[in-house]
Amino acid sequence: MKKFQKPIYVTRPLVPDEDDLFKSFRQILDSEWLTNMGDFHQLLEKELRAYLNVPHVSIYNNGTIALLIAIKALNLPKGSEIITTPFTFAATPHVISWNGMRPVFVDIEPDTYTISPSAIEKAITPRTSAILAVHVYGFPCDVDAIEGIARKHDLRVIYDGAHAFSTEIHGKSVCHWGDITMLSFHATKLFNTVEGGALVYNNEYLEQQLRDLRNFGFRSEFQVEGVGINGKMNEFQAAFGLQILKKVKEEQRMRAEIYDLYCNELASVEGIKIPVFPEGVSNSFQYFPIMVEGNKGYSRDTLYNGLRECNVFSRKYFYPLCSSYSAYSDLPSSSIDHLPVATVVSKQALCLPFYSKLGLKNVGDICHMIREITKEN
Ligand code: T4K
Repeated sequence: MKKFQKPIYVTRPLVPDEDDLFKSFRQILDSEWLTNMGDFHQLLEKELRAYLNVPHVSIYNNGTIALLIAIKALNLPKGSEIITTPFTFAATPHVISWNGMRPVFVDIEPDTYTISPSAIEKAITPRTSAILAVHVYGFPCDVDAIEGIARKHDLRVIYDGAHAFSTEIHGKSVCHWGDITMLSFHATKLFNTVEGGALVYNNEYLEQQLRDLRNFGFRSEFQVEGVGINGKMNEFQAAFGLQILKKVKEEQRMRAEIYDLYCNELASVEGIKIPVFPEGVSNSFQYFPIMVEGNKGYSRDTLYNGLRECNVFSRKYFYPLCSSYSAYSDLPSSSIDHLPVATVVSKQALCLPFYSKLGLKNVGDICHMIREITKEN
């Protein structure tokens, strides 16, 4: 079978035009202001507010620190329980534990891979303080149902929107829902600042709290409020992000072509299901996930390994489930019986290479390889 000469990865980052980037780096060097909420930092927050059309955005040195700070800012009772999904990246449960709270895992929905509202409701106890839900692959959680549950039980809602930078529900950014939404700006994300992240929130009262937590608690030279951390994004990353922001729409347009080609080419491959964004929800263009159902004589791992032999490095996002990590496997909520859908989905999910520079020709070749591998087995 044909093999790519060079490795094809699951994604490649958007990078700025060199001249534009070096011009802003020169400006930073001349100013001798390298970090601590300088001009580029302020400008990126402003541009993101406009881009997402949301009232409040604060930026951080990575998405995990942003999420850590989001939980801290809500002043939840120490030792309380936060209901979350096991079908996510390690950062999601880890920030709960780092805040001295206990993650309670519940199952996911079979079509959107997001946390199941009915499972949330069943897991609520007097110790529950919040829900940390993840917009997996940019598929929005059932935000209305979650809002209803949170109101009924007086719980806070934090969304991990690491994959959902461009997800909209009926034309409105998904960040409008919940108390706080985290966005990741890691190099592997549609919009990136090399490393970075943001919190989007709708409530004015969080503004000061988040500002304090991001900068050690310093409110002024001699006043420290609360137990803050260093969560600041530096000027070089903010300048990088400002250049990338200009390119996101075009990247989305090109990813849309790749998306359509994958859908057309793979539609006839038996045993592969392509998840569909619900009516009224825009594609996040973050990943191209497929589900390998395992009922046609080959498994997800057959395909993963077969592609590797062709120099194509797809990724099993998310396998294994976070509930199986050694830090969490002893929790009662980690039992496999309690997470049947997530257990199956984590054995079926595969993210195929998805970024504009991949090009349509390579997508065609990858689909040909997939047809060959699935036929052989
Ligand atoms: N919540 C969720 C749901 C998340 O998915 C993530 C991060 C977070 C929270 C935390 O946000 P951050 O703190 O990261 O902002 C990658 C990313 O490192 C991670 O950000 C991301 N999720 C996760 C899903 O994917 P790995 O371990 O798969 O990364 P790595 O190094 O294997 O990169 C994947 C591929 O990307 C490589 O095979 C090649 C390509 N790549 C990667 C880098 C770093 C490049 O082409 N250039 C690069 O610079 O975690």
